Amino acid sequence: MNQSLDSYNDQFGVDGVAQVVAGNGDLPAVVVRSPVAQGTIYLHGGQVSSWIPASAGTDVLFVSRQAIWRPDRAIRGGIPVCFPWFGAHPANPKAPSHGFARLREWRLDSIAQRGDAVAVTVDHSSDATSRELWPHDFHLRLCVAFGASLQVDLTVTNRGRETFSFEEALHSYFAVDDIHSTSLSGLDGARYLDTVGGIREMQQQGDIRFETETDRIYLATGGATITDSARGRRIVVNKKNSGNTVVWNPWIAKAKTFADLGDDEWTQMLCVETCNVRDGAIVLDAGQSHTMTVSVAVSDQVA
Ligand code: TA6
Repeated sequence: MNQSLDSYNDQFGVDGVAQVVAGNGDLPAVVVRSPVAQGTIYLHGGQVSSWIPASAGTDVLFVSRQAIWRPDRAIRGGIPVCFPWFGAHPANPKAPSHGFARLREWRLDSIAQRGDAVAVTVDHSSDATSRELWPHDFHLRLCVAFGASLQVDLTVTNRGRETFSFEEALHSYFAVDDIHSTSLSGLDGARYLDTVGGIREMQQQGDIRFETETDRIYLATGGATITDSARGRRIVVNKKNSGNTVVWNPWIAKAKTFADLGDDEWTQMLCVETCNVRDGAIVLDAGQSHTMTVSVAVSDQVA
């Protein structure tokens, strides 16, 4: 922990609204409690782990009960920030999956009221360790507004002298009551790369339903809506400056391969990830910035 809890709260705490606490694994976390929403973001990875709008009463995000809360491990659930590559590193098999941003301690920059929401901003910059894995200078800023809706803005700035390209994902884990009676709409007609058992290019027909391991990169997409029929809830995922959507559920066999995921928990989660990956990677000139945004709202399922 870079700073004591007391000094964090002296500097950033908002009485009755937002406090920095020692969260799971003693990792520092900002906990928001306002009349419209509750939420939590860990400085470890700049990772949102919870959002409970008052209208919903239950968490919209899924976190595994077997998640490992350690500075050297990624948290299984919430909204991991994948940067500067997605999935396996293209050339270095020893490099961490989904990049290193989710394994680093981010700096708390501010906590502020923004309309009905409480906005928490954290940031992270390149250093000697990150340059060993990725030889570029960058600055990441993540602004999370916990309100009746949830908005997350990820801004990447190129602080170097050369152009660089990067992949990024807000790898959101949404909580569902039962994946068997959950569907995803909004991607009808979109082409996608099915990455289960090799890469195949396909085209989506109608809504997505889940009957087996699903791991797909949708190309050129807009927003999408999760219909969780078992809970009678819809989760509407909108976005800006994101060309791709990754849809993931590990199903039975793959779920067993993760030490930090309960064998039966695959039924209660669905990842709908806001991304710029593969051909959608962002090319950023020196001094330039790019902001990708996801905004999430929940509503009761209308019969
Ligand atoms: O986003 C889908 C995916 O890339 C899957 O292939 C699966 O590996 C998942 O991410 C989780 O990756 P992680 O590195 O967090 O275990």
